[in-house]
Amino acid sequence: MTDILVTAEISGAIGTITIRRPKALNALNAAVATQLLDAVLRLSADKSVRVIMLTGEGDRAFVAGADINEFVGASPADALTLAARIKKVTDALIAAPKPVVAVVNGYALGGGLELALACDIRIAASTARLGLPEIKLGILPGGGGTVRLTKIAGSSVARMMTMTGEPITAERAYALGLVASVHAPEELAKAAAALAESLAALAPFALAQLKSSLNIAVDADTESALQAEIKAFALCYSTADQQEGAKAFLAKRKPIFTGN
Ligand code: CO8
Repeated sequence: MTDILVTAEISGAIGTITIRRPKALNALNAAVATQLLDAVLRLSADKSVRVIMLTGEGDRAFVAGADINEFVGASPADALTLAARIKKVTDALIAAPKPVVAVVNGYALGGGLELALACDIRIAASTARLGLPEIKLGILPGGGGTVRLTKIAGSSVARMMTMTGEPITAERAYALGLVASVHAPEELAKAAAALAESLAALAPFALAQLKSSLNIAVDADTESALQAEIKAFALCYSTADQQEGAKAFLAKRKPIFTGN
């Protein structure tokens, strides 16, 4: 029987993916990557799930990187296979038509930070450490780290973090805009649940269009991104939730978004 290394639990409109290899600080081996991709695709396609939370089991690590055991004796072709496997996961996180929140409960290193960088929002425990230490292993980030860290935190921060390989504290990551909020470790789950609830209460079609526009804004030229945003904005007016949002505001009541 295959070991269960990744779980996907649904509670109401919230899907939670947990990477469960705590003895190896949730390091990403081939089996984890395969199960993670499956979980992301499943929750992504499930219309009842309005927000995805991604975290690691235990209080030590989110994910401490790719499994270094798989690097020993690996060839460039093997490395391409490893990187392609992780790219499928990060592509799926970005393409998921709903918010994905990384709940960084400890070390987020290498491929672990790269997973978090592919999420829409990152929140962290004050004890978390975030870094791209690949250079210390004689390699460099291969899961999108140089690209996404540069886009999220700027070239100077990306160069500092990837060239020194030194992890930074959650507070520093907050100051650099890498994480949205920092919480005492015992408060992290509560903060994550509150964020998930608030996101799950929003209109799902508008959120999907918003995420798509934000994704385009990262990659496209300004005019194309502006056109994409206008199209997405207009599309929302085909939904009942758009009417509900406006009517609820005017009636001074909380909107009830049904996803229609
Ligand atoms: N791979 C494999 N095993 C790991 C990893 C890892 N990345 N990280 C930790 N472990 C294991 C340790 O070997 C140890 O196992 P054991 O108990 O059997 O000896 C266990 O987890 C606990 O770890 P430590 O005893 O080392 O715990 P410490 O508290 O002393 O240290 C650290 C914690 C600082 C997090 C330390 O474990 C560490 O430095 N880990 C490695 C971090 C790292 O270099 N990550 C980057 C890996 S490279 C990468 O991610 C490239 C991504 C490329 C793209 C994607 C391709 C797949």
